[in-house]
Amino acid sequence: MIRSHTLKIGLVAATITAVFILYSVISSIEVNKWIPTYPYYISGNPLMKKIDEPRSAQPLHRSTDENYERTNATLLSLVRNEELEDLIPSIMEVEATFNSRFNYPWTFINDVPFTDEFKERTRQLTRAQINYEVIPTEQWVEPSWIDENLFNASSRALEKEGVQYSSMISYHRMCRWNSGMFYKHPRMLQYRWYWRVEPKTHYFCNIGYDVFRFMEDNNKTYGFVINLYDSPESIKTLWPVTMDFVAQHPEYVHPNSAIGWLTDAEKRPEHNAKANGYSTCHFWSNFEIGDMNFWRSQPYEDYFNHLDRDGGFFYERWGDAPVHSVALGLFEDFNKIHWFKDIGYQHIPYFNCPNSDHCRGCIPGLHSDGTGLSPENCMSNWLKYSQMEDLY
Ligand SMILES: Nc1nc2c(ncn2[C@@H]2O[C@H](COP(=O)(O)OP(=O)(O)O)[C@@H](O)[C@H]2O)c(=O)[nH]1
Ligand SMILES: [Mg+2]
Repeated sequence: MIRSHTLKIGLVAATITAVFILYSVISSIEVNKWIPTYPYYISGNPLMKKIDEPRSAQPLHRSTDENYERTNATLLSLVRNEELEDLIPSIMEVEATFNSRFNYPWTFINDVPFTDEFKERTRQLTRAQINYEVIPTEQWVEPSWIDENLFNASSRALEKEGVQYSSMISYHRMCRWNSGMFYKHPRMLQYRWYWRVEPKTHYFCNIGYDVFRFMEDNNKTYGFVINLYDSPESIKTLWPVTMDFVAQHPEYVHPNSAIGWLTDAEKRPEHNAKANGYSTCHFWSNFEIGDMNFWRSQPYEDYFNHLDRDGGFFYERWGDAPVHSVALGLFEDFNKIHWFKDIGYQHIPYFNCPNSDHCRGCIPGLHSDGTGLSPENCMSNWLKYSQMEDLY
């Protein structure tokens, strides 16, 4: 009797312990925390169209093709040592969905040397060659004509207007470097194509074809995934300063430019007014697949120097996304700009989630993480004005 009672108590205790262990294990599993659990569908959302891979003038190149050859490209990440833990999952996902098949080299760039830990841990993640690079100081720090007192005063004023990162000099440097310096780095000079990868970004879809060769074969200059409105307070004079430049160089404006997209005032007139004539629509540049020959061209070199002389990278907080977008929208044929609809992507708080069998863990059509930010989506403007050929 006593023994059966002890047995019962033992059984109950064992069950409680087992339930507790099971609960601890389940609750410690990382269940894609960035994915909301509700459906999010917008009527007329172009992402809801079922797609596969893009149509290409030439056949898409696959690593399994006989005589497959890479083109001249690198995966590029400007990153700090302290961001290693946030970068690792992004590298793993790019490798899993794309690069383990194609083995494009990675180039990690930093304003200070990478630590041994950074190098050792990133080396474990890929079979591809890796370049670890430091930025030459003169390509990183503010140019000689930038006045420190004026920077401090301007950043305090911008801060009052709610401009994010306005008093962080490193953020201004980073935006300027991404605008007009990254493709001039001695290591980058050896490449033509780049794919920019940031820490904390996620990749949801298998890409079975070589995206760089797709760009090359189809005569594309720039590929993006997300199109957004910007904070007009950060770029108040970017458009007027750009118009001064265009007045000096009207010959640089492409006859097939996306100027309607850049100047739209219908959808968010208050943005256009605050940015003095610019819609603020831009390609979100934390993802870019691009041809550095465009950034190295005379029109862009002259444009960047004009902006740099003006000082708006420091006295305002011009981002590399609007700078790249304005240049592409004015000086490039819009047909050379490609929406990589098939690349499932997230950088908090936005997504590009295609309706495709190649994707996992991304809700088709999803644009934002549900924090009420979808009015920031500018894709409908891009589609309206660019009349870009739908390759899907
Ligand atoms: N090495 C280095 N990288 C930076 C610095 N500031 C930003 N970055 C990188 O530049 C990219 C953009 O910065 P991030 O903080 O993600 O800006 P956000 O996406 O606009 O919030 C990321 O890849 C960062 O790792 C810096 O001072 N040094
Ligand atoms: Mg970022």
